[in-house]
Amino acid sequence: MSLKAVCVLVGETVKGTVTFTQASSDSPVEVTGTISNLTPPGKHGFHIHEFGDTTNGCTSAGSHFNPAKKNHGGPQDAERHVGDLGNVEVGDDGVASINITDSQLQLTGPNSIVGRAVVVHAGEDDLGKGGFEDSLTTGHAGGRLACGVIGITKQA
Ligand SMILES: *[C@@H]1O[C@H](CO)[C@@H](O)[C@H](O)[C@H]1NC(C)=O
Ligand SMILES: [Cu+2]
Ligand SMILES: [Zn+2]
Repeated sequence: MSLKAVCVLVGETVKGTVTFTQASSDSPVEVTGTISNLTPPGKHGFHIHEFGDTTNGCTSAGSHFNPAKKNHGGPQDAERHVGDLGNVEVGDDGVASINITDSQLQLTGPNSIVGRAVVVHAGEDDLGKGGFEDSLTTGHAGGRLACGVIGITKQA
């Protein structure tokens, strides 16, 4: 059975919707959606964080979701956090369209991302290669512009 989950991103000005679908537990997850009111042009770090908790804003979402205890990386890297989805790119209209297929995300089982958070950042994720003190933990992506909790929705 196909699984479907959704996340509504809320920030001071930035907002968005992200949908996750997975055909079966051994299929990749398709991530689609839009984020608006970002400052163009450029890239913004886009991750799954470990906690579905926004009690103290996006800070409460904790670190990148990293069940295998790896270093931060890019979505195509073997060495990456499960939550490392790289960047979204903003158009001149301030909207980023998301269309990612990822083989590490799961919507079911012990490493499911359901109940965790999506965070979009102020800066670009350097994919672990920037040489900054926090490149191998956060990708040096800066502050958190918007976040939301991933929940199961009406199934596809
Ligand atoms: C995402 O990309 C795939 C492959 O390029 C395409 O088939 C699909 O229609 C796209 N989905 C959306 C929502 O843009
Ligand atoms: Cu993040
Ligand atoms: Zn990471």
